[in-house]
Amino acid sequence: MRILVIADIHANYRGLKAVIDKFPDVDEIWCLGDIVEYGPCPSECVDLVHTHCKHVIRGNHDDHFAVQQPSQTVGWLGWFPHHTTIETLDYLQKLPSLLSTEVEKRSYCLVHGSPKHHTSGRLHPYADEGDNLEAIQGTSEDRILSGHTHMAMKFEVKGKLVVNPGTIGQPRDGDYRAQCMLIEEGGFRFERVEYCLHALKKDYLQSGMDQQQAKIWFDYTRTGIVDPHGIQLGPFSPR
Ligand SMILES: [Mn+2]
Repeated sequence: MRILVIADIHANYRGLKAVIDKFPDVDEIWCLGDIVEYGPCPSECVDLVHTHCKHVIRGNHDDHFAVQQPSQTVGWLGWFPHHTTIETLDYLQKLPSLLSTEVEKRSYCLVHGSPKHHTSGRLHPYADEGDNLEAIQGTSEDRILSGHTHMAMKFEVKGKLVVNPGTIGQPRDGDYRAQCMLIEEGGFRFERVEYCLHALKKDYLQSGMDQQQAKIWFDYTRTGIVDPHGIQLGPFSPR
């Protein structure tokens, strides 16, 4: 059994498509949320996720996006193209914020943030152990898969494995390439996948987004550094 795990796509269709195309022979794809916002192609990403993923979890940005009014431009956080349909919003709104599944006798908790705060919590190896313990309290699964930090990581909290596939569309460690993770025979393999930055730039500039915003957000993706966050290196970041 091979499972591809993805998270934090952030409306980057080029990154998402490249990752899905690179691993055509996986048995299942699981998505841990934040499909939309920041990037130029939210609807296209929702369609691709809807078509390909067996399990999909709602992230904080999906929450935020789904309750906006069509045609609304949301400055910093996201862009709401005119072609976003009511079906797209409906799909995002109805996604679960946490789910439990079992594969090959191992149980997995899928969540965007943490089991305590589903969409906005943070599980992080550099966080205070007490905070991490509190965030996973009551979880019965062997393994917790979460996103939100945009950093690929694998660490233990009181014997429980916490694993994050990193981000497809909005890296913060200085490397533009899309991050993802494979579960193969119970083990974890982290990958980075190249895609066409020229095509992404075109997506931004032709999306209808304010041109200044489009350039800023394209540069954030190209450099892998989002200004307000600075560089954030995780355990699997290139050094
Ligand atoms: Mn995110």
